[in-house]
Amino acid sequence: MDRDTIYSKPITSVPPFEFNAAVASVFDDMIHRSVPMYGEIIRRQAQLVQRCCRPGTRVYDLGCSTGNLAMALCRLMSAGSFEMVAVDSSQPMLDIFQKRLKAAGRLEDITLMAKDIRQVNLDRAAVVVVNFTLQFLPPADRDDLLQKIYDALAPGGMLLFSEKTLHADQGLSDLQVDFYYRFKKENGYSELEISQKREALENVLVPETGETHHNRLRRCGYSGIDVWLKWFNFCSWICIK
Ligand code: GEK
Repeated sequence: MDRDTIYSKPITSVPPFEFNAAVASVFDDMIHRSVPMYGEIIRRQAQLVQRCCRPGTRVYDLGCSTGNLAMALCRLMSAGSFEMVAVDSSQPMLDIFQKRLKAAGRLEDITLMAKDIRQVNLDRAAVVVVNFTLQFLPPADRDDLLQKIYDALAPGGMLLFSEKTLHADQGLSDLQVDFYYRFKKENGYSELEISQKREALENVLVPETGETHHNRLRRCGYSGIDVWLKWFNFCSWICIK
């Protein structure tokens, strides 16, 4: 996997962050070094999918990037035993995903879709996964997408959802951000890389509080909502319809 050095040199005017070919080529390294407990999230979600999906139903991964969840699922489940639709608006991400599936001989199990997740029709959904993707949508579009997912899920179906969050209390918010940057430094990112990436993500990644997410999930109608993993300002939920 190529090392993420995108923000390692000074950039005169940092452009807004994009999921372009340069980012896609280092994505795996970037996400493992930028999202606390990423490996654990993917591993457990694949196990949850395995537990919940039934013949004739589908798993959707909305904002699938280069397919880490799908690859974890392929390792757990035999060829032909599940159906997944993986959606991303970044073609460079999907190109890498497709190469990985081909190398693993698992092209048949997963349908890749180059599309905006707001435009996708969900059908026969047993599990929908939205990991660190809602945060890139305009806040005004978030209710509709989450409601569409709920409406599409079969009774007993599951939404697996993860986001970077914001704390309403300024002191706790500062503490969370401080520990997050500490985490990034421990993973080899320099002060310059951290500050240029932060600038690039300004108004591109728009986090919300845990309460805002929780209230939205409740309004959708889920009967069970649980935060199963939390690390300072990173949060993963399981929601059962
Ligand atoms: C993982 N879930 O490895 N429509 C479709 N895709 C989108 C949209 C949109 N409107 N907006 C952003 N994306 C993955 C990680 S990364 C998170 C998800 C991150 C896509 C975008 O192209 C990118 O691949 C992904 O959402 C977000 O668990 O990089 O912080």
